[in-house]
Amino acid sequence: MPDAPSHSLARHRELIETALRRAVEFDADCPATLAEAIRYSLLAPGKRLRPLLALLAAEACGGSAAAAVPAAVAVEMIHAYSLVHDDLPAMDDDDLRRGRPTCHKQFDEATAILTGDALQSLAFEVLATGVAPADRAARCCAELARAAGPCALVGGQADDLAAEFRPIGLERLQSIHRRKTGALFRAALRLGAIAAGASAAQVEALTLFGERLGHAFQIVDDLLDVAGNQDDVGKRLKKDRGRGKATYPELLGLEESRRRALALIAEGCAALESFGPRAAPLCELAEFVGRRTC
Ligand code: GRG
Repeated sequence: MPDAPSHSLARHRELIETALRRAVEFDADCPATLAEAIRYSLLAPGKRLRPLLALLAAEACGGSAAAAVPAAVAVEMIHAYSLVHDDLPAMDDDDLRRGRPTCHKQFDEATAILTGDALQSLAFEVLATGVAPADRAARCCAELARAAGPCALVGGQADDLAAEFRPIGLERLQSIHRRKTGALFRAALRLGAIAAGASAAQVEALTLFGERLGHAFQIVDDLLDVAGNQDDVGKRLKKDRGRGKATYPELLGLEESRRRALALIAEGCAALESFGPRAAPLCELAEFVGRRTC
């Protein structure tokens, strides 16, 4: 990632990469090709924004990053599954992801479907076995299930597909992205906080931050689709227009879209004021999201 605040987050990234690699070591009952496809998709060079948010949320609440590692891994697994399935011919039909051939291009469609299925169940196994005590683990499982479910990620994706070549307004666009993109950002922060034993007030503040950040992230994603560099972004660009999809730049214009993204990030960071300097890395990461080029 060229312009991420990586200097201060190197330790967090290392924790995440090590835990991701360990989480996909399988015994001989997992077919070799499936294991390879799961590793190919999960360990591909993504920005790891959601797992970083989980770790930083735990630290902002006064806990340790280590306590939130299972949450970080689980959220990245759900994210990776959603990308693998989104790239399938029946959905967004893409051949490039994270700078590499998509899972179904590298392997085949059946393997890509099964890779997504496996990543989903692995996510809940990691939470159930990795978060302690057991009531926190149960809460984390429920949170992630809701965020990945029919009223959030899956529902947002369904409505997004239904909106192709159909004009929709800003409110509908926001509702789709709140579920399709925002729900996992929100969940990453909530899971990190819950795993670290945060207070209800801390979880609420991080929820507001996550909602604003998720919204800003999607606006920037739309801006990159119009004006980004494909080599930096690692996926095909200018696809939204080709599929007749509404986007923020189309509805608001480029300048207003940029202004909104930055305003949302400022609002999100303001919600974390009561955390003091412990929330600084979260705001630094949010500011990266606002100016990202990949
Ligand atoms: C298949 C249920 C299901 C949902 C798919 C993730 C998704 C929903 C669609 C992907 C298409 C898309 C552009 C979504 C919005 C933004 C997004 C999630 C971009 C990818 O996230 P990054 O940029 O990816 O954090 P990396 O690769 O860095 O992890």
